[in-house]
Amino acid sequence: MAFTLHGSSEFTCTRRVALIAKERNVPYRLITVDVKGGEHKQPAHLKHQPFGQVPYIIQEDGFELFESRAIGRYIATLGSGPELIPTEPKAHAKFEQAAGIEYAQFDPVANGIVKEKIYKPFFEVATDETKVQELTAQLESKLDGYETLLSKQKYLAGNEVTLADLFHLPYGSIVFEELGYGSLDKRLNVKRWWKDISSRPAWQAVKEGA
Ligand SMILES: N[C@@H](CCC(=O)N[C@@H](CS)C(=O)NCC(=O)O)C(=O)O
Repeated sequence: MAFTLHGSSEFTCTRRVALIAKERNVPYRLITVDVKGGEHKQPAHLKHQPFGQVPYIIQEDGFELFESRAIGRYIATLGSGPELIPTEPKAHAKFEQAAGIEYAQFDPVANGIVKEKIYKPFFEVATDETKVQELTAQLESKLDGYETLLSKQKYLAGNEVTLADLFHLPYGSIVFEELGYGSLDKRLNVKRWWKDISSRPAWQAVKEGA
């Protein structure tokens, strides 16, 4: 069932949702929220996303959802395409472990770097370079953990790609590719994994605009 995606193609969390919709061949229409102009803090937006952030979706039947990962999990049950959330109990447990790695290990660091280097300048706020240095050191250490895991298996949850891998793409592409942080050349398994997931057609399409 088609949905409208309320967000901005420049923003990572909107891209995360668009990516999963493209992976699962679920049609959607992007309705751009003027984040720079503060539209996401207005009452009309807060009725749908009470924390004043993007994105949220509204389905044709009126069903609404916000939080990009929750939306991604929901969309993964719709449409057609690769099974992105394994259902067999042990495979599912490994998927939850991998999703936890993205959310608890990667996101705070990558999100912090992007906030400092991209979003603060976007909102005309000065970057805290000391904080960037701390975060990039943390990123290096986190990537050692990824290297250990990915030296034993193809993807974070096992040998099949899952949402947990794909959820890395919006922030990873900025941090690794645009900003050049995270020494992937020193970690060949992370490099292989990144090349694999970032070359997926769905992500290539989203990179050009959600
Ligand atoms: N956990 C939320 C985070 C949403 C979020 O941080 N959105 C950012 C853009 S990527 C935003 O709206 N920033 C503007 C603000 O917080 O004022 C999700 O995944 O949907």
